[in-house]
Amino acid sequence: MSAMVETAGTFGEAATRVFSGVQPTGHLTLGNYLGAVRQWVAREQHRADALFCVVDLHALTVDHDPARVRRLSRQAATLLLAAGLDPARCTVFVQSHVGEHTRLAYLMECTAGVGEMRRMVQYKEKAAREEAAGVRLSLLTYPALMAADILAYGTDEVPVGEDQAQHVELTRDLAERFNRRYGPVFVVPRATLPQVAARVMDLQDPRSKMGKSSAARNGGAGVIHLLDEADVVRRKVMRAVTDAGTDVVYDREARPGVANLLDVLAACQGDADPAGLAAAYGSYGTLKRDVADAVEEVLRPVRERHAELAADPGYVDGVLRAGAERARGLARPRVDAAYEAVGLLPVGA
Ligand code: AQP
Repeated sequence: MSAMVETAGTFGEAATRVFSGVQPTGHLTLGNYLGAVRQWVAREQHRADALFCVVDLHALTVDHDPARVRRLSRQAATLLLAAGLDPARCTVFVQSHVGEHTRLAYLMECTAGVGEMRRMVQYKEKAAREEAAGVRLSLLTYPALMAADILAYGTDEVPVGEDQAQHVELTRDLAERFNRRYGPVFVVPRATLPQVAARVMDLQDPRSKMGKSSAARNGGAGVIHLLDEADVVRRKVMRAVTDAGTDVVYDREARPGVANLLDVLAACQGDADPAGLAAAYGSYGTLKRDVADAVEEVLRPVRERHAELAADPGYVDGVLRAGAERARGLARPRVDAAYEAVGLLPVGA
């Protein structure tokens, strides 16, 4: 049993399998880029059999505008390619194009308990926000769908930012529980976090995560979007909330605003040591100028490539079509095996 569970080889895969995704709940942020996408581009697609997904079904767990979700899904896919995901090296697709995700999500709901779903920090935070519009049942069960996203592919590693680590832990628990109850179907995955900037904070509220939806809540002054123009990036960085002191030191607890700027600078400079960078600065002003320059260096090529790709939607559609086809082929045998393991009658049996 353990040999089947521990290796992805059961279903014929050889390389390390990596899966991760991004929700089209808003415009992609610098947090998404530094916490997740840059690793996918620089590392994962070169070393692993990697799948990257626009997880559009997750965007339906909160109050949403259908036309906006559709637009943001295309934009997110285009941005992933613009950031450097190469369809010749990795699989890029849209979650709702591959029915295996929802097929398996039901089995995950049958494996998970209500209590563990309610304990998810993201559920508590978003449920509080959604109270006025009505909290959707899918917001509670969303981690079961996320577990399905990951487990369907025999995923070994899930490169995410810190905010998603709890959901990956839950996915591990569900995989182990399922395997124990019904036999060895799933690989038990693990989260991999970036060395620096695993949790980029809101520039106006450095004790809160920089999130896509915080833009809607506080005007977006603390959120840098990947498609922000250079002057907008500069303005947001220069107005970032810093701390009471004047000296530049790296202290995430006592000086979260400055620490966040140092994290962003360090990540933009290829994972430099943020505490070490602090020593080079005598004032917040010079630090902010360097952060604005560094962020713009990173974002300019993404913005320019996005403009080119957005002018050729047929190309992006083709990438997504081929990606979904490959993803379907990879997921189906394992999802079929899971259906059989829980006692469902195979088709045509
Ligand atoms: N601030 C962040 N710092 C580091 N990593 C981050 N990620 C998200 N925000 C940060 C990572 O980006 C990947 C995709 O994220 P997502 O689309 O699942 O989540 P989101 O951007 O946080 O979108 P939400 O949940 O719709 O927004 P909010 O929270 O504002 O309501 C993930 O790997 C994530 O860890």
